[in-house]
Amino acid sequence: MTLFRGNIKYSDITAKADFLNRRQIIAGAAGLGAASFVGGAVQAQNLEYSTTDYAVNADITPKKDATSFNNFYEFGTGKNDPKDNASRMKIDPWAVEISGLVDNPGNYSLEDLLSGIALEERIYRFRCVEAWSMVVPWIGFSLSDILKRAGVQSSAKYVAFQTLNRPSEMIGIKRNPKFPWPYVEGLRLDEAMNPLSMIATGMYGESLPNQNGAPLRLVVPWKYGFKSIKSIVKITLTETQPQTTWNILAPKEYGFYSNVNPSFDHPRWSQARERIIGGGIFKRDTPMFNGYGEEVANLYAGMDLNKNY
Ligand SMILES: Nc1nc2c(c(=O)[nH]1)N[C@H]1C(S)=C(S)[C@@H](COP(=O)(O)O)O[C@H]1N2
Ligand SMILES: [Mo]
Repeated sequence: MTLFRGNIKYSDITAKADFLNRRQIIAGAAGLGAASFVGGAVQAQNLEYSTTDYAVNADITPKKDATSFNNFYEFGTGKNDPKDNASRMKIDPWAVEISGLVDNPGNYSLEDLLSGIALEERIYRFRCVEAWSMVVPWIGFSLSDILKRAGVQSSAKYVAFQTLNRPSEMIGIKRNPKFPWPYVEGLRLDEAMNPLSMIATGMYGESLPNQNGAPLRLVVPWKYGFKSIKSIVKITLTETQPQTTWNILAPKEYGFYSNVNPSFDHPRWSQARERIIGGGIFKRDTPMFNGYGEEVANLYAGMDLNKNY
C-alpha cells in the first residue's frame, strides 16, 4: 500500500506501563475488536489497533504542546484559552445530525455513529495557516466510513460540517457574539472520500481533550488547520459549495480549498516555512500539500494552485 510510511506506534515510544496507566480499561466490554473512544472516558475493549506513520519522518510533537497551544475560538482567541476554558463543554451525551443528500439521515448518538467502526492510529503532520506546525498521533477512522454508512446520494458534491454552538459553555462565543457562529467548514465530496480525510476521536493514545475538539473532529492533513473543524454536531451532504467560516470572515485571505502550498503566500505573510511547535525556535520548509501530494495532488488536476480557491 503506497500510503504506508513506516510503523512507529505512539505506544512504542512511550514507556509501555505509562501508556497503559493512562487508559481506563473497562472490563467486560470485549467483543468489538477495536478500542472505542467515546465521551470523556477511554473504553479500551482491545488495546491493539493499527498505527500508520504518515508524518514523513518528522518527530511527534510533545503531548503537552499539542494540548495546550490550540486554536478553538469558541473558547477564546488566545492559544492557551481553549485548554483553560474548554472543560466547561459537555460532551456526553453527544449527537451528530447527518442530513441533506443521504439515504439514511438522522440525529445519531455518538455511540450509534461509532458502533462497529474500527479505530486506528495515524501520525499526521498538521500545518496551521499561521505558519506553525505539529505532528500528532490521532486515533480515529476515515471520514468515508461514516459517509458510506449514511448512503451518499449521487447528486451530492460537497460535505458541510458544523461545530457545537452553545454559548453557555463556550466563553469565546459569549465574548465575541458578532463572529459568524457556528463555526462551519466543508470539503468537496472527493476530498472527503480520500482515505487521508479522518475523523479523530482520540490523540496520544487517549480520548480527544476538549480543547482539541472532543468528542469528534475532522483532520485533513494536506489542508491548513482551520479546515479541521472541531466538536462536530452536524454533517450535511450538499449539491452546492458550502460556506466556510474563515472564507466568510476574510475571503481574500482564506479560500474554500486552502491546500497547504509553500509557493502561494498569505497576503500578509510567507507560507514557505513553518515554526515547529514544541521544537524551540526551529523552522522547516513547508512541503506542497503538507507532504501528502502523492495521495491528493490528483484531486486538483487542472486547477491553478496559486490562486486563493
Ligand atoms: N470549531 C472550531 N474548529 C477549529 C477552530 C476553531 O476556532 N473552531 N480552529 C481551527 C484552526 S485555525 C486550527 S489550526 C485547528 C487547531 O487544532 P488543534 O488545536 O487541535 O491543534 O483547529 C481548527 N478547527
Ligand atoms: Mo489554524
